[in-house]
Amino acid sequence: MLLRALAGPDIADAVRVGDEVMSTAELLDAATALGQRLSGAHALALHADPSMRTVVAVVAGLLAGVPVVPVPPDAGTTERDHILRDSGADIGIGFDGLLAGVPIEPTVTGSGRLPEPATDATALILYTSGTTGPPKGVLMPHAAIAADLDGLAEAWAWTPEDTLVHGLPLFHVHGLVLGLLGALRVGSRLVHTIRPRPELYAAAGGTLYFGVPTVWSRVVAAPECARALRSARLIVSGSAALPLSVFDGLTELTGSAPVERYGMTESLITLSTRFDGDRDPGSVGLPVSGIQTRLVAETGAVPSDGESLGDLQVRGPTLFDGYLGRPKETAASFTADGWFRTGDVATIDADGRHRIVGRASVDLIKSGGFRIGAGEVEDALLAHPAVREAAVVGMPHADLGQEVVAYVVAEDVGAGPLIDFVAGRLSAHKRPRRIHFLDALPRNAMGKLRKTELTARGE
Ligand code: MCA
Ligand code: AMP
Repeated sequence: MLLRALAGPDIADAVRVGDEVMSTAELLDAATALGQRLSGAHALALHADPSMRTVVAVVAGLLAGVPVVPVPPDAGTTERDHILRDSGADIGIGFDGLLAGVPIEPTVTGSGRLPEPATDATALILYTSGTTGPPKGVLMPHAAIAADLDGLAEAWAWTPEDTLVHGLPLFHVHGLVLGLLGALRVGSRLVHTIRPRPELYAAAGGTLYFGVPTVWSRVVAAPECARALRSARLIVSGSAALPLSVFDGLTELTGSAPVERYGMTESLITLSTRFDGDRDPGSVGLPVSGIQTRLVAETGAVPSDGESLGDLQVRGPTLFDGYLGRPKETAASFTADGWFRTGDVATIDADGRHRIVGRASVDLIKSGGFRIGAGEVEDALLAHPAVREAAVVGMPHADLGQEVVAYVVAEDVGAGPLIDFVAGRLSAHKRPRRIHFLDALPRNAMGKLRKTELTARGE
């Protein structure tokens, strides 16, 4: 059983989301009652806002063996319609009049238990950006999630004694898989703060905290809040590179160094520094239990000397089952001998510790811990009638890691309306924060866009 804590001792405040609280037994009953009504559905689309309704619905889908498709609550029309269509979801929760909505009442009492889904059944279909085109649906089986959570529990000494605190979105691996399903597998209490704000983290009194680097940067910038985390046992950062200054600030203000870990939607979390191991700044540590890694370069294998760069490839029990309906892209993401190509460039030292140095492609941007495909944002800009050409890049940004910046060739349109146009079609975090208007985009003799020329402008 993936969420085995649901079969364990009843904890009165097992899950708290903002002001809403449910015990283990209440959650199991409500999710079982809903799950019985979901049985036989192809896939469940969920308006995944940070609420107890989302918690109950995710658990219901998992108990019923119905793949859950979390839809970002701020997804604009293009992104949301794509996810709903592409996933083949035939039932939805939280969408006004969009799909056959199932009304849900979290305190309904269930009768009888649902049969256990197969471990190779799809648990989640997670939509994530590639370098081009619309987001792809990552098929994540129950067994992969269970393997990853068990590996992380071991690496972080995560136990039922912990109280996990975070306020991350419930539609990506970090907040949903680690942050919700992790607590429900390990049996720790969960406090979800709705938003990952420093003052909410400080007030929550947890032992284990999750955040993306932008969150930790904001915590360090609010020293009183950071000091309140001194009572925490472990602070974990992931989803993007943690800047050295933030690592140092957290270490000084909270009294212990954060644990940094690395992963992808397709592979779940594959590398982490350990609770009982070295926590060097910039290191994402060792493979999680069951995971193997290797570095590959055009010249062949790369030595583990802590300096030589290579493309990081991983394999193990936490990998996805493929991109929904995209066999060619699935095949292209694996090597002939079955390793997953992460697209990240890394080093490995003699002790097996990994550093993520960057991404092989400039077209995958990480902003605030969100993965954003340049092509998807360019397509949204090009859908505006005034835009003739568009190029999107990620520029270094102190708070967000990278910020989405667009260069466009357009007639008679200002930056503000264009930004709003994109935000109306895609999730708000995919909108360009800045737009530069050019007479022409830089291209080589073959007409190919030269993005490095744009990033080199540094604006
Ligand atoms: C502003 N807003 C707009 C516009 N301008 N909305 C529409 N149109 C506009 N033109 C609104 C936004 O909707 C939002 O509203 C508010 O303004 C603030 O937006 P924004 O500036 O984007 O947010 P932020 O405060 O800068 O967000 C920082 C953040 C966020 C909270 C750290 O980036 C975040 O939650 N990041 C977590 C990402 C994550 O979980 N990644 C994990 C991926 P409102 O306030 O109402 O919402 S999984 C992964 O990476 C792997 C597996 C791993 O390793 O973990
Ligand atoms: P996503 O699929 O949204 O989870 O994004 C995965 C990508 O996030 C990876 O391919 C990395 O580029 C990046 N990432 C995740 N964790 C880290 C980390 N600790 N350090 C650097 N990059 C990271």
